Amino acid sequence: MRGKLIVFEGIEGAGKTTQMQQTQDWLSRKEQGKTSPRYVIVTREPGGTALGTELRQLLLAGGQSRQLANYSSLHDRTELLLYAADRAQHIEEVLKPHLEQGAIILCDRYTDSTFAYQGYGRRINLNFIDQLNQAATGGLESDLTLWLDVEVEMGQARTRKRGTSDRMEQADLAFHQRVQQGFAELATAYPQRIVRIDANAGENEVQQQIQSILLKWLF
Ligand code: T5A
Repeated sequence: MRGKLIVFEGIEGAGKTTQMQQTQDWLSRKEQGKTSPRYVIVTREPGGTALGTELRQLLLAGGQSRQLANYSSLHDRTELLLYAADRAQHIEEVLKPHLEQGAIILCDRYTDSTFAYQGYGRRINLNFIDQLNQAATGGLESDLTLWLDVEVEMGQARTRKRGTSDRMEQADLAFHQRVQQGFAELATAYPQRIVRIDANAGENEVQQQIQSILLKWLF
């Protein structure tokens, strides 16, 4: 039996991590009541494998990082290829084996992040990104993508409270607005796969929206 790949997407501070944990708890409880319960795992890109954890460090460390200080700068195409390398490894090591065992996988970011950040944000050619995504995934698409749509300023206000910011978060406001525009255009282009969640609402309300979609979609 094949499992399900459910991806959470959105800009920084959309609440993906928060919502994925709550969704995992809720889904696990629902599955426990069934005769053949599926197990639910949470994973992420970049960083869902041991190699990915190293790549994540390279991709997200700010300018103060000792490792990055050894490089002049990360070129946009290098950045793109590192995200693709992380994804290829993640699929072989984590996604495919768990899908084959019938798991429900909740994944923090996937191919749409590459379109939104490297395509719309960095302005790398979208056809090239599509080809690279195909090569990295071998055609494995999400079964459902939940786009947590939050206003850019609100997302940034939430992450600012952490007091630290990673290399991507340090990009300027116009970059983050292009990324947001990218997610909006993807949701319009693929309505059968991408469902919009109003993530400006409070945590509980956002979780209710997610549960109501998954109840219809999974059960
Ligand atoms: N990237 C990734 C690419 O450029 N290309 C790619 O192909 C891929 C895969 C990954 C970075 O890599 C980039 C995108 C990213 O820049 P990340 O850590 O996975 O980095 O992603 P971030 O979005 O940076 O993670 P964040 O932690 O910033 O955002 P989340 O997970 O969406 O938000 P969360 O849940 O941690 O919440 C942030 C804060 O807001 C509060 C939480 O308590 C927390 O303090 N909060 C709320 N407050 C009020 N109301 C709500 N509804 C709230 N929900 C959460």
